[in-house]
Amino acid sequence: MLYPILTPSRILSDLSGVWDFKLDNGKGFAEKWYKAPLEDAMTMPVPASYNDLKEGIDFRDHYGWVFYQRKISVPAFLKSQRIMLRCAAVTHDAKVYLNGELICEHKGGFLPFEAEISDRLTDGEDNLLTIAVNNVIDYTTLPVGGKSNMLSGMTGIGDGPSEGKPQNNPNFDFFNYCGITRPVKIYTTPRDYIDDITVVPAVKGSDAELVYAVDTVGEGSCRVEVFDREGSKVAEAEGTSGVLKIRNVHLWQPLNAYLYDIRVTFGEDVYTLPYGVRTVRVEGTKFLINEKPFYFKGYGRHEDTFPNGRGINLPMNTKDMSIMKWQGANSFRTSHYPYSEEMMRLCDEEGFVLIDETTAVGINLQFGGGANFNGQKVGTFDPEHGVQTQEHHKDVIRDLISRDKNYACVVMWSIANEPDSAAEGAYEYFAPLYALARELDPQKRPCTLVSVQMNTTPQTDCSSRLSDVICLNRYYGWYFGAPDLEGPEKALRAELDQWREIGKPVIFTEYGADTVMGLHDTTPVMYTEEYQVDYYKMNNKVFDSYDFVVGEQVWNFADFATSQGLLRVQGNKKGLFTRDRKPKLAAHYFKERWRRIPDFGYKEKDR
Ligand code: BDP
Repeated sequence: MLYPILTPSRILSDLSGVWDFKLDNGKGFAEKWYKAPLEDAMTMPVPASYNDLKEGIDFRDHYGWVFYQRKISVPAFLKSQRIMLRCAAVTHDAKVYLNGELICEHKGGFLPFEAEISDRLTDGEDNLLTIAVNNVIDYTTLPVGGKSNMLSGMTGIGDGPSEGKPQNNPNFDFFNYCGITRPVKIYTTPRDYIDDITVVPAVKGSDAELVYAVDTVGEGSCRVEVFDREGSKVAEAEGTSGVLKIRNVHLWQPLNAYLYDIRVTFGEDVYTLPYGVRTVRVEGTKFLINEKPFYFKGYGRHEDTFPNGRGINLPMNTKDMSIMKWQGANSFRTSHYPYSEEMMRLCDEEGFVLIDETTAVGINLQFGGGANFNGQKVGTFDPEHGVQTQEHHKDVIRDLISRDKNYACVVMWSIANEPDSAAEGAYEYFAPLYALARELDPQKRPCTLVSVQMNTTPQTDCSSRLSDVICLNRYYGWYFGAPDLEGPEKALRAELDQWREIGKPVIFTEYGADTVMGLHDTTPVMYTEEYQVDYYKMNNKVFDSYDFVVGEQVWNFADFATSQGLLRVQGNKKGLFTRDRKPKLAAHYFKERWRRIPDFGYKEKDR
């Protein structure tokens, strides 16, 4: 799916702004709120999560539907064009109405969808656009949530059925922010148009061959041209598929990006795709980018800022990129959902390396002993009572790869975060998903799932068999063994000794300790900035002594909002930075460390 841009043949109109907004009181659909201007509406910015923008717990934790509304119009001179309405992300489910008619529905809060509106617009300024948004999570949604009416969140105590209002009970550790979180846009194309572009790179010596395919609708001849950064044409081809040959190719490198412009012309339609040429593959226990062994230094992150919630925050994206570069980080995982297209394009521009994750978090009914599910001991993949997410999971994989397949920054797909991957039925659940991702990805990037520290051994975890790279979330010295660091170090080494036998590269995709900014002590006790540094020194010392460990991604880049709970002091405090991006001691420690670790060949240097 193409990112909407302004081109010589396409108009782009961004509907960002202040819309009308109303929480559903249970009658919104019965009373057909989408048919007429909302009564007693409040104001609400789009894009943003709405939760933190008005006061009160009932607003913040509203359960169910909300309605967004505004009027739109399109210039009359565009009548001959194909007019599209595109939502980049509506969390989690959307029903879109134009002039009172349902024009599309979408399930899943982090990927784009669009509808043609050419024939549905009326003349004049008063086309009524309504987007109804649902934030309910359950056994069928990704992310997964509890179905109950409990008011417990993650406290793990005092749980019990309550007569309280229905409540989302996230089976994951980030606040269930919702709303229209990314831009809504109108764009046009000619009636005969470019629907999609796919480009696969191959590097041969100093040259590259780009195998391309253009999906088109209608009649026209197709031309594809490649321009370098100076604007010189370096390759061209005719037809909707073929090969573009670039001599003396300038490769896209981590932290040293280079993007060509691939301009496709089909009839009257023109679309330009920024494109980085690089290769990725796994060989033995090495992760090769451009055939050189890469070491991942960086983070698991969240799209989480105040007061935007998960709403797109372009200045913060740029700031984060700058801070990470200052530290010598080269990569992150889009934990725990696909990030905005603007962030993906920024990473392509800046040379950041990404593990691109689906929305599959919480596929694990064992968390807290099943705390989010009334303490029921239900098998996660129990056909009758377990999660019912596999079909939706396939759709998410399809849409994610369709959106992100051309980005050079994406070097691996993460199928899920911390699923119950050692449970009965896990292999049967995941094998078809890996197969689908491998079939759909034109670049055949490595695939992984991010493994939880709960009964997952190389023998039991289906990831050992399915993943190209083993990704471990491990909390030795925090959830496991804290405040002692010696015992946990032994346990971590013992675990790694087992993973060595699998013969695959290992990346630590999460490790961390909650740390409250400003808490200090001469004896490094838990939650102090000193403990966080000692925790990381112990873990890093172990990683450094295993040559098949090819990456360290700290949990988390910054403090972030979560559901309320006894372990969460106004959110998760494992950030190396506070939520407003002030460094804790550990941020400086990692700056020293990462600036010394090369992007390539780190584990090779002592051999
Ligand atoms: C892991 C999850 C992550 C949590 C983290 C934590 O993958 O989402 O925020 O633990 O507990 O289980 O901080």
